[in-house]
Amino acid sequence: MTHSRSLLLFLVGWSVLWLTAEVLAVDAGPPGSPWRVPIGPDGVQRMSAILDSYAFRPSQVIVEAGKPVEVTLTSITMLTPHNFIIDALAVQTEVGAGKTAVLTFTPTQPGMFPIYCDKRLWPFPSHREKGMEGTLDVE
Ligand SMILES: [Cu+2]
Repeated sequence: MTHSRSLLLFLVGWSVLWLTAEVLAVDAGPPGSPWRVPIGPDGVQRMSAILDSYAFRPSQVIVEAGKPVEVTLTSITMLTPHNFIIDALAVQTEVGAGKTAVLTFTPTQPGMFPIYCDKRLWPFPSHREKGMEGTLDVE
């Protein structure tokens, strides 16, 4: 078998796996109750969230305005990358399958801000349309 043929088979196999993961993944269920992020002694609000197909857990979080929020995002998906986006706060981070990312932002204005993942594997609906969204409640 030639090298290029091996590569082609690998790519086809990977695509089939990815497609299967996209089709078979089930919704993680209804969102839980809002979670109030604790404020550390250093004034930082630290939270962890799981990214699954297709949900954030927790999906509803409450933070205080004017204090930094440190978010540790952990993906538990096998193949599919996800985004963690909060448009109003200019937050956009991609988390690869099985990876962890840490980001910090400071919300300055109270309000309810949507959190969502805009990934999409054509022709399927976007992850947000499949339920991968949440809310950041800034008080
Ligand atoms: Cu996603």
